[in-house]
Amino acid sequence: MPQLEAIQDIDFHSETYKDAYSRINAIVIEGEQEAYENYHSLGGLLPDQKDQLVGLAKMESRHKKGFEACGRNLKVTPDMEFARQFFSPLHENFQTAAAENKTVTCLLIQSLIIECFAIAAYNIYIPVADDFARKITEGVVKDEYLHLNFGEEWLKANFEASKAELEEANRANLPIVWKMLNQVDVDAKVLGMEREALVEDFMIQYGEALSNIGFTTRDIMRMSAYGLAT
Ligand code: Y39
Ligand code: FE
Ligand code: FE
Repeated sequence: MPQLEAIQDIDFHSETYKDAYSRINAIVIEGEQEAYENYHSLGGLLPDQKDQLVGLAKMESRHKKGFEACGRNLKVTPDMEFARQFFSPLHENFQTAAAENKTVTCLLIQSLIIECFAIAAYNIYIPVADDFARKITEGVVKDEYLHLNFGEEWLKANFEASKAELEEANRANLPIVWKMLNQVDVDAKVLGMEREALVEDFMIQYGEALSNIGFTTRDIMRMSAYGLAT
């Protein structure tokens, strides 16, 4: 099995591995920090669900601490400046939407796109992670499904009123995800994560989410590949 061979080949202490890890680990730490802030912002936009959203935010700050420990365990210093730049386009779009009270756009960015990206990345990472990081990531990914589910449930309950804004937000934000993936595919590969596997897992999660919310198969095909080829 090529996958098993790949696992045996990974030297978690090589300079090459640690260099790639300094960026991927930073992305994950920054992503968890921004997710914490985003769920607090969403709590302001959805006061009826504020307690639940504060609960999701708490999970994100726990995730951040877990991934910081993963970096320390490998004696890697995360490149936080790289990570902030990596997230800045999505970060800005979320901030703008929040300032305009565009709850639907905020939910699409954080609870659908970013959560699906996280779920895909963590699922693909788990089989190739070091033992310490694997245990942490297995715990984290369970929570990410709850976060995705929060967005799905809200958008499903408000589907007709949200549909047009979801389409627009998808068009504006999904191409950014593909660009983000292009920026890290070489580093991800060093960690044993194949770009095709990441794309495939993301498309499955995101397509399922759109389906659960109420989109037709035809809509999903059109929406989920948007910006992939550019
Ligand atoms: O909801 C969350 O916890 C998500 C913020 C965390 C983001 C994870 C971003 C993962 C991208 C890693 C790319 C590796 C190839
Ligand atoms: Fe998280
Ligand atoms: Fe999350």
